[in-house]
Amino acid sequence: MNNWKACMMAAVAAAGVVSGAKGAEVAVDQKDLKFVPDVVTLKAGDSIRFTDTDRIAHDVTIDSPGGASEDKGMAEYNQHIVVKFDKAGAYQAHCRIHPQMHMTIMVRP
Ligand SMILES: [Cu+2]
Repeated sequence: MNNWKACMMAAVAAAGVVSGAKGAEVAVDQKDLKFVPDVVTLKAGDSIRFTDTDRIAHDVTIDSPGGASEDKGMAEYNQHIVVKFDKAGAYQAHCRIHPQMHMTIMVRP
């Protein structure tokens, strides 16, 4: 019995259960009270890494195509928040602290 091979196969199976297919990760910065870029197109399963290079805290709230709104929390200077988009549709992201900060996220199937 090849124990190493069995172990690797178990690890791969476990990773698949936890995370599914690994999608791409797109960076969006929160800079000068804007999301940069403010329009992003993804494929289902991709993620956005929201970074914050402003020296103030920003909030990331995601409005889903179905109308649900989810607050993903605060990104402070040099911190980031990663949000995965599993379902296709048009999403909006905005900052609850600065109402002028918003962006569009298009997720393709
Ligand atoms: Cu903000």
